[in-house]
Amino acid sequence: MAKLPILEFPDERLRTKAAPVETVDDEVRQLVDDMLETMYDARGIGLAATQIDVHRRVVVMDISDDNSQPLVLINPRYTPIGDEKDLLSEGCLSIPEHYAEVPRFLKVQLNALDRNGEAYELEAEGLLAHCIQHEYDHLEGVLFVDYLSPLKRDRIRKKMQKRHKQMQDA
Ligand code: GNR
Ligand code: NI
Repeated sequence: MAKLPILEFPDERLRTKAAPVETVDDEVRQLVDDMLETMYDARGIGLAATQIDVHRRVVVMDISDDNSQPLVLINPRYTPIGDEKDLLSEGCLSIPEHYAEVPRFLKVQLNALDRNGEAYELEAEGLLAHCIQHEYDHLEGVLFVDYLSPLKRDRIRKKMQKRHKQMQDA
């Protein structure tokens, strides 16, 4: 397994739309394993392939406290269940140290393939539902800052650019 570097906002590569996976083969399973290692190491609850500069529709998630519930989502799709919205403070491994409340559907039905290429579906609510919508957005090149006002987004962009400059100078 390998831990991979995570792209950070405002890197334009995060804006790439990911292509569907055609066959879930050993190469895709290797990608999934690398993504799980990267996500656990970074202490995130989700990671989209886009974030490691691989533009294929692959996501990993684990919202458990003890890394015991890995979820693999290949070519995920979701549909809202009802029209109730939910507001939750979100973070993103590509926008470290910034958090903001983002409105999402409270409940969604997820359809995806697992690491064996088998189709499955599940109903999600609350944090898991937020995470599914957040990761799906990554595959479309969308970030949570896109839901904020231009002023807030710009403030975050400037702080991230400062962080990257400091990291470069160090
Ligand atoms: O670690 C993460 N936490 C989180 C919290 C609320 C809603 C979504 C997330 S996903 C994020 C990891 C990440 O950046 N995934 O793309
Ligand atoms: Ni994210």
